[in-house]
Parts: sequence; C-alpha cells; structure tokens
Amino acid sequence: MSIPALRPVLPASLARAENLPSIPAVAVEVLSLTQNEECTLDQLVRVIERDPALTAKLLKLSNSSLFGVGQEVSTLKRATVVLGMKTVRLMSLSFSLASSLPRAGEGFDFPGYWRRSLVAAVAGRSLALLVGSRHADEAFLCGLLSHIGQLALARCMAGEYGGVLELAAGRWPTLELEERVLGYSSADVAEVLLRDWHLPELIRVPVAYLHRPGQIPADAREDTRRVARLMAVTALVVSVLCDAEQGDAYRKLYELGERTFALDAPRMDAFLIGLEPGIRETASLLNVELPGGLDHSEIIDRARLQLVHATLGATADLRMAEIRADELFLRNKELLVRATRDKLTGLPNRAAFDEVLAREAERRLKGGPRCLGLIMLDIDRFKVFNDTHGHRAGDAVLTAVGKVLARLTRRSDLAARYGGEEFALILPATTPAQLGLVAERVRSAIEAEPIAFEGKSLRVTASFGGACLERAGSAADGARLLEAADACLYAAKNKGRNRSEISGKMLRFG
Ligand code: GH3
Ligand code: MG
Ligand code: MG
Repeated sequence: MSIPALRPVLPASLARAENLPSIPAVAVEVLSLTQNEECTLDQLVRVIERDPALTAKLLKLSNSSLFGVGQEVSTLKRATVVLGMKTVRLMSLSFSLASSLPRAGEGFDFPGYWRRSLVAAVAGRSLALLVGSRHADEAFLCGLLSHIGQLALARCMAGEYGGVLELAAGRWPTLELEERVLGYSSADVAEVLLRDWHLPELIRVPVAYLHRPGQIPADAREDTRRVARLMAVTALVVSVLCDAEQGDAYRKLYELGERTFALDAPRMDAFLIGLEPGIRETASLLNVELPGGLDHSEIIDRARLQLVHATLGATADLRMAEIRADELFLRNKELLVRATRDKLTGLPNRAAFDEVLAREAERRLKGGPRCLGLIMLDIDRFKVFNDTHGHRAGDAVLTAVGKVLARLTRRSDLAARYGGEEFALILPATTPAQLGLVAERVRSAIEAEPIAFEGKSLRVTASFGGACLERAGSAADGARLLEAADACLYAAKNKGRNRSEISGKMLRFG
C-alpha cells in the first residue's frame, strides 16, 4: 500500500513503497467504530468475533494477571463488560496490529524489534497504572507501535536503512543517526504511517515524539501530552532493559521519573523489576519469542555498575587537573551513594566502598593525582555491648556512629559502612599526618557522643587504623591499602582499644 500524505522530507521512494505494513481489516473496523459515538457493545463484539484468533487472544488477556479481573471470563461480551469497552477496543487494535506485523526477516533485528515493542507496551501500561493515569490502554498501544517507523524503513527502504544499521554496529539505531544518514528519521515515518492508518492523535503524537517530547506540536491536546510524558519515561525504560550499554539511560530514567512523576530511585527499581512477569505474559499472548537475558534485577545491577564505571572511568584523563578530579570524585561518590546505601546508617555500603577504592587506586597507577588515605574503624567490645543492652541498642549505636562520620568528614571524603560494626573512610588527598588528625577527631567525637536509647544515654568507643597509598601498580592495590589499614587497626586493638594507629610509611607499588 502507499502512503498518501507524506511530509516533504520523506523520499518519494518511501511514498511509493509497496510493502509498507498495512493495517488489518478488523483493526480498521474497530477504529471506525471507535470514532463513532453511537457504537454499541454488540456491534464491537460482532466485529471482533469475525477474527477468531483475535477473540481467543482477548479472552486470554482478560484472564491474564496483567488485567487480573479475578473472575473467569469466557465470552467476548463478558470481557467487554469486565474490562470496559475502551480497553477491549484498544487491546483488539493492539493485538490485530501485532499479528499483522512481520516476525522475522533478513537484514533487521526482528527479535530486538519485538522485545523493545513488548517492553514499551507493558512498561507504558504499568507506568500509567502506577501514576494513576486513565490512559493505560493507550500507553500499551503506543508502546507496541513505538518502533514501527524503524520496521517500516527496514521493510521498504532496506538498502538505505541497511546503511544506518551498519553504522549502528549492532546497537539499536538512534534518531540522530537516522537523520544524519537519511535526512529524516523513523519517527517521521511513524508519524506518516500512523496518520495514514487514521490512528487518533492520542496514539500518533506520543509515538512520533517519543524521543523528542520537546517538539510536540503546540496545538496537541492536554491528554496527548500526558500520554507523551508517560511514553518519554517508557522510552528510557526500554533503553535500560534492552540496550547493551544502559548507564546513561539509567541515569536519565531516574531523573525524568523523579521530575515527571516524583518516582524516586527505589520505586523506579521496584517498577523495573516488577515489569518482568507482565512482559513474559504479553510475549506469550502475542506469540513473540523473547531472547534470553531478561532478568531485570540483573539488568539493573549491570546498569548501576555501568553508570558508576562510566563516571569513574572518565577520571582517568583528568589526573593532572586535581580540582576537577576532586569534583569528579564527589560526583561519583554521590552517584554511588544513591545507588548503594546501607539501610541502617544511610552510609554507602561495602560494594560502593570497594568500587570507589578500586577506581581511586587505578587513578594512582604510576603515581598522582595525590596520596590516597584510608581509615578503618571498629567499635570496641561491641559484642559485650549488644549482650548487655540488646541488639536494638547496638543498632542505635551504629546509626549514631554513622551520623558522626557523616558530620565530621568532608564532602570529598567517602565514609562507608564496611560491614557489621566496621566503618571505612576514603580520603582522596591526605598524608599520613593528616590522616592521624582525622582519625583522632573522629575517635574523640565517638567517645564523647551520648547515644540516646530508651531513656538511657549510652556511650561507646572505637579503634582506628590508617594508611596511605602514593602509587599503585594495579587497581588491586586498593585492597593492599585496605590490608595495611586493617593491620594498623589490629595493632590499635592490641594496644588497648579507643586509639588510632596510622602507618607512617606511604605505600608505593609498581
Ligand atoms: P573488638 O573490640 O575486638 O572489636 O570486640 P567486638 O566485640 O567489637 O568484636 P567482635 O567481632 O567479637 O564482635 C562484633 C559484634 O558486632 C558482634 C555482632 O553481634 C555485632 N554486630 C555486627 N553487626 C551488627 C549490627 O548490624 N547490629 C548490631 N546491633 N550488632 C552488630
Ligand atoms: Mg569487628
Ligand atoms: Mg569491634
């Protein structure tokens, strides 16, 4: 079929294309019924029932956990009553479209296409429900159609689009790349195609402006803008869950989720993990085979790590610019702290600490930027304290010590809960003498800190060990710095506790 009203930017060859995906007959009828205010439930059911496969899928959907109506639905009419006319209309449109689009072929990543479309559909719908939007079904359809422009290009302009895919080198092509090579993007194609299919603005605009929400036409309706906001977040969810390198998308998703829907990082993570069963279920409903590697919690862990690596990795070039390096350290630290916090104290946990330590050691391969200081501290006779005052009192101590550390360290330092009753500090530019001062300052503050617990005021002390690394031979030398500090801590314990021992010898490796 041909596309009549092509925008001038699109080449004539696309307008003449014979094999553009066409909209299936049932979908056309459902759509025209949608536009008819008078349409009755019976009319809708009659149209859908003409396609037995579609009917079966809608029934399966009504009984799936995705819709979870809690009662067996065995007729289409019942489904229409239980799910509502709008849902049945939009879902039948979604399913009939999905069944008419190609599943496999040469020269295009069809499994990737379907995975992205499915993730977008389920994520769009779930996000809408999460934020209380009444456009969950529209978001599902938008998601399902979110990559339709790329599919159309791969089908109709295989030669030209092949060049784009080649340049993308195995990654999913971006709109920028398409524009650079073709002079227009798959989003332009999607807009034309969806217009040709007579899909309403509420679907067409969010799909066409998925990656450029800032350019939505000024006359777009408020409803449309709302769905577009949902889909902009959804597009980032797709990048995080489907792209091989998602560090940047993950950061952007957090930012946009927070800004648009006040979703904080833990809720966003829970949302991402919660999508997994729905994606699998929808895949089976739409007969789409998903590639492996869809464990969402693993993907999130990997994304976090990539985020951290991406930012920390950037520090390597800045060895000479110490101030900028310190700023980076600060930023890295803040990113990490957000990602990996110890629940009790609110401090970064051991994983975050190990990561920063390894990266900081790496920055000191062959010397520079400045001496890296590390302090370990361990609360004295904490077992006895727990046995005497109870575990909850012990927890109050850990929280209080965490607060002292947060209060007394500079923004450029990293204070972490290393494990149990042990804490660790990384001080990026500190000599042994300065390290001794810091350790003493923290030690006396802990000793002087009254810890309020159930009407009592309790006190604890801690022992400290510290060491400095001037030059590393490998990233693993961070662990050797830790060992040196730990040996000093052991000495402080042996010398009677509530004291600090700092190694006067700067460590130099490599
Ligand atoms: P030392 O002065 O030699 O360090 O003696 P210690 O008793 O502090 O050392 P030990 O390693 O024998 O005991 C550590 C105790 O810390 C044991 C454990 O019950 C307590 N502990 C570890 N993690 C937590 C926690 O999260 N909460 C509480 N309340 N106690 C904890
Ligand atoms: Mg201990
Ligand atoms: Mg102890």
